Parts: sequence; structure tokens; C-alpha cells
Amino acid sequence: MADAGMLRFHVPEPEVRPGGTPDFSNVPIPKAGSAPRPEIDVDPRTIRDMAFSIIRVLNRDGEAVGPWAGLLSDEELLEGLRHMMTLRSFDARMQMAQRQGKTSFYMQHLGEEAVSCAFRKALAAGDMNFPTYRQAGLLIADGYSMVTMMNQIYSNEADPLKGRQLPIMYSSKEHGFFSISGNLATQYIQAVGWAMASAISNDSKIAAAWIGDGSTAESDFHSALVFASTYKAPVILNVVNNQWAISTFQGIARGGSGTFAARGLGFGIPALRVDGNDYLAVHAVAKWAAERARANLGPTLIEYVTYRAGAHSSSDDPSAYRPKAESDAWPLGDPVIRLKNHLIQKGVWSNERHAQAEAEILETVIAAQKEAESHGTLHAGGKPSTRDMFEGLYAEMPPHLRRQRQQAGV
Ligand SMILES: Cc1ncc(C[n+]2csc(CCOP(=O)(O)OP(=O)(O)O)c2C)c(N)n1
Ligand SMILES: [Mg+2]
Repeated sequence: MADAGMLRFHVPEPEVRPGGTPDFSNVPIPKAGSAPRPEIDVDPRTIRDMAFSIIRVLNRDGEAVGPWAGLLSDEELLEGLRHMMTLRSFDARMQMAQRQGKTSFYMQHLGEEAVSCAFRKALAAGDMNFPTYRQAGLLIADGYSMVTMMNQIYSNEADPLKGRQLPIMYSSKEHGFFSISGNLATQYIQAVGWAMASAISNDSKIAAAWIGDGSTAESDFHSALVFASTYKAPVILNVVNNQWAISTFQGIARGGSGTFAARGLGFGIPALRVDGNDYLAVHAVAKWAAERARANLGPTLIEYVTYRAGAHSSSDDPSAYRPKAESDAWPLGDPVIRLKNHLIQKGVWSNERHAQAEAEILETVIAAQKEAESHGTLHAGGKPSTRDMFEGLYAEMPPHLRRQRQQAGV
């Protein structure tokens, strides 16, 4: 009774700290195939519980089960596997290049490859993603040149962005990949605005917004949901819940709502939670949301439940804030291994072919790296010209910049 009336400040705590035993017993994992597949014009109020469950297709035996299965052919699945393996190989090489001083910075996708690789295959040409830094799979799965990506990472003479962007902040209008902004959550308002413009001009293109669990705490996320809800914008609202925002666990940004998907409910937006390490489930759910958007049924919010197995970036050391073996304990497994096992189970893949594909992919990535490095790296070889710094922004250059350009002699 001594402290009756005394207020206590509440700070959510992660289950475990470094040195402790990883514990995901608080993450309930529904059986694969158990989630229903509603019609796309479902009344959002009747599927509220889907914001608290997890849609899964691949079961523990590698079989694809339930109403969300069966959308992709064997060829498409084999291609998807190759995309994820390529992204993983690309990441490993570029992470190494950062350690060798060839670039100042890199960010990996380890463990999250299914999210962006499978999502891309649910969109059509001309649709526009507003990605964060952890969706390079959108480019890989759309056939964007790895050499061009590496040129950007190296800020070399062939960098299409001419050294003006942080490494990994790609941009490609042709591949539906809006220029990445380091200011997180801005992607949400931009995507919703772009989608509204598409509807206003009676176009057929839809937008996809991307955000991480931590960044949903930004007000841009909430403002975007208001506009998307009110104007039924043709947009897919993606939340990648990889459990961590640098060193902050997801419980901080999630607050008391139980899940990130539940954020959609207050706005009357259908909200689905999906196994983010299940290529088939990600693709099926994204396809459902894309069909809704294209049929003028408005936005869908999707929470991808996944785990950031790597460090946040090349500047981060996760051993300072989470147990080392935590990623091994993650109950949804590894997206590459799960799709590989599914294809082996179907009889269209084998361990030998997988090992061979791994070697071939590595060779392709190394060849791309050699070509990119012939155009320069951070401290060696060709660089964008100083003149580039002054160009590409103003239709008519202001006098003070013209003077500076003259002073620089370019
Ligand atoms: C508006 C804004 N605030 C803070 C940062 C610094 N920052 C960069 S990444 C990051 C963590 C983001 O975590 P999350 O949204 O979960 O994405 P993840 O890195 O896990 O993919 C922060 C805080 C930023 N870039 N932009
Ligand atoms: Mg995160």
C-alpha cells in the first residue's frame, strides 16, 4: 500500500537479452493451410481475426497446403528460389566488399529474401513500389542488372545515381522501384499519394508502400492510413516485421495492439498477417491484395512475420542486444531452405542441383562484381564527375550554383 497512487512508468522489455536462451514461445504459429482465403470483396469487419493469425502455405514436411496454395507453377517456384539464392549471394559478396573498403556501407536481407522476391511476382509492369533499404529482391526478381546495383553501391563512374545517394539506395522507374529515401516512413505517404493520383487519372497501375516494424511508430505511417482508408487508394500497405529496429525489439513500436496488422483495423482496412519466410504464402497474399486494389476495393495492410537474421547494417553488431543463437531459434525457419525442401518434395529439385545452382549463382555474382569494379570502387578507379553534382536538379540553375560551378572549373 506504500506506493498507492504512485505512478509507474512502463517500458516494454524483450524476452531475452544477450547471454540468455532465445525464446519465441510467445509467438503462436498456426498450422499451415489453416487460414481461410476470403473473397477479395470481403467485408473487413468479418476477417478481423486474420490480423492476429498467420497465413501459412508450406508445412513442416515441405508440402503446400490449404486455400492459399496452388497459384504458382513449378517453373515459377524454381525461378523464385533462384531469385532468393541470388539475393543471398549478392548480399554476401557486397557485405564482404564493404569489409574490404570498396564501399562505405551495406545492408543485408538475410532471412527476409522471400518477402521482396515473392511480392514482386504479384505485381504487374508499371506498378510502383516505394521501398525501404531491405527490398532489393524487388529488383533482383524483376531482372534488374546486378552490375548496375553494384555500380550504385560503389558510387563509381557508372553509378546511375552519380554518387548522390547512400550505397544500396537504388532507383529505377522502369522496374517500379521508387528512389529510396533514408527518411523512413515517408515511403507510406508517397505510395498512397501515388496510388490516389493513379485513381484520379483513371489509370490501371497500383502502388505498394513498404515499412519496417520500428518505423510504423512514425506519424507518416498513420497519416498514410487515413488517406488510404478515406479515398480507398489502390495501394498495398506492407509492414515487414523482422522483430528488430536496429537494437530496439518490435514490442516498442507495436505498443499494446498485439500485432502490426491490427493497425489497419481502426481504419477499416483489411489486414492480413502472413508467414514472411514462406515464398508461396507471401506471393498468394500479395496477389490477393493486388487484385483488391485493381478492382477498386481499396487498400490492404499486410504484416510479414519474419526475422532479421543478419545485422541491421554493416555498421551494426547485434551481439550487443540479442542472444547470438536467436536467429536459429526463429520458429518460421529459413525462406530459401523451406522453398528448396518444397521443390525437392515435389520431385523437381534435389540437393545436388541446389549445390550446383549455388555455385553457378556465385559465379554470376562474382562476374558482375568484376565488371562493376572495372568502373571503380569507393577509393579506386572511376568516379562520377564533379560536374554531375550540379546537374539533374534544376531546370534552370540558380545563379549561385552557376557561380560555384565556374569556380570549380567544371
Ligand atoms: C525518420 C527516421 N528516423 C530514424 C531513422 C534512423 N534509422 C535507420 S534504420 C532504423 C530502424 C528501422 O527499423 P525497422 O523500421 O524495423 O526496419 P528494419 O531495419 O528492421 O528493416 C532507424 C531508427 C531514419 N532513417 N529515419
Ligand atoms: Mg524491423
